[in-house]
Formats: sequence, structure tokens, C-alpha cells
Amino acid sequence: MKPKRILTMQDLSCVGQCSLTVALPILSRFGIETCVLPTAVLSNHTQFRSWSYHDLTDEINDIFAHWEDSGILFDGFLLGYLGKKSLMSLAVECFDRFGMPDSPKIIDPVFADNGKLYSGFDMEYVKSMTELIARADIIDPNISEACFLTNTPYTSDYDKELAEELAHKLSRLTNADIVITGVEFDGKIGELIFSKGKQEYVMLPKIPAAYHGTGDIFSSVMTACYLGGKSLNESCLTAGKFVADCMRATPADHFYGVCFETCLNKR
Ligand code: PXL
Repeated sequence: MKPKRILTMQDLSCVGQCSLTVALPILSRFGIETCVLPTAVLSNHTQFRSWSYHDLTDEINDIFAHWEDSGILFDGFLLGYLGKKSLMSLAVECFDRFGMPDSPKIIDPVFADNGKLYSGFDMEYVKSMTELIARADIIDPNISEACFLTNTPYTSDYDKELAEELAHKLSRLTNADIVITGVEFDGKIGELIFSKGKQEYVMLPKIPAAYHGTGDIFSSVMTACYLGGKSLNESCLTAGKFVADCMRATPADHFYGVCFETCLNKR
């Protein structure tokens, strides 16, 4: 069977085990033909002390022209860290020009964690993201992003009730299936999935550690499984297990990402 062809649009951080350097190997590993639209080249991701940033917006219009000339279309889209508001309108243009009517648009909003916006983001960016997710088929914000998107105060001490309230509020912004990631309670961690008015948790035992880049790994595996025909719940479960395996494979002093490479040969 011909593999599905996805376009993933996010930054290329040269060092840091995140964004494209994660999405490309993982989507490919799970049998998806993976095309990339790099939005910017960074020396490393923004959790390091400093970084260079070269924006590729101008290049994107040229890229689109050549894709159109060659009649290129995609079976699905995965958006991760975009970094600039102007890239969101290019993303919408990309869906319209290079998607097919049933090509799923999966949007990981990627702008906050632990109640704080990542460096370089502001509430204007968040507001544009609330508009962009209206175009999605699946969104997978973490709790912090869900709070920002719905104007809800963040607390690290949240409960199921808050997670469910966030899902309901998000469902007023988008018809997409909603996957709230990194939901923790009773020593477990997982996702709250809110789809077609129904909610379900997919939980696994929590590994007592925190690493950067796990969100990007989660969305890559979830997307690959979903495009490969699994249900959203199964896709989240596989993604959660994969992230847990990656975390177990990562030494505690590895500060900038997880060692997912050692897990690529496991199903
Ligand atoms: O993993 C999320 C991410 C992706 N890309 C860049 C980042 C971050 C998180 O900080 O800085 C450039």
C-alpha cells in the first residue's frame, strides 16, 4: 500500500532533539512519507541560554509556487512550533492550496509550558493561535497552552475538573478533536481526549522526571498512528508509551531533549 504523505511545518533547530529533527525520523519510522516545511533555522531550541534565529517566511512563498507547479498535494498536515504570527496565515494558505478535502490538519500549538509562555511569544500570538485552531481536525495543547487559549488562570495544582473545563472551553473555539496532553492525577499522566461531545482519559504510570521535547515526540507518534488508521485513543496510547520509553532511555543529566533514537527500532 502506498504510504500516506504528510507535510510537517515547524522550525529546524540544529541542536536540541525537537521539532523537525524529531518529527522527520519518527513519522518516517512509523511508515509515513514525511515532507517538511521548515519555518526557521535556529542554532538550537530556545530552552538553551542563547540561540540564533533565521526566519524562512520569504522562502515559503517560493516553495509554494514550485509545489503548485508540480501538482503536489498532502494527505495530512502536522503543525508544531511556528514562532511567528505571520506563519499562521501561511499555514492556512498551505492547507487550502495543498490539502485534499479529507486531509487531517493536526495542530500542536507549542507556545507554553508550566504556566509560562516560551521566550518570544506574547498574547497576540496566543490570540492568533485561537483563530488557527479553528481550522484544525485535531489539536493537542498541554494544560498551560489550553489555559492561555481559553483565558483560564493556570495552576500547577489542577484537577480533572479543570482539565475537563478546558476541553469544553476549547470545543467552543474549534470543532477539532481535542487532546489535552500531560494531564496528571493519582500518580498517572496522560491525555484527556474530547471528541464529538465525549471525553475519555488515556493514562499511564508517571515517570518522575521532566524533559524537553516530549510534546514534539508525542504529537509525531500520535499523528503517524492516526494517519496509519488507528483510532485517536489508540494513537494517544501508543504515543504515550513511546514517550515513556524515550524518557527511560534518557540519562537524568541530558538537559535538552530525550534520547528517542534508541527507541526507533521498537514498535
Ligand atoms: O519543543 C518545543 C520547541 C520547539 N522548537 C523550538 C523551541 C521549543 C521549546 O522551547 O524553542 C525552537
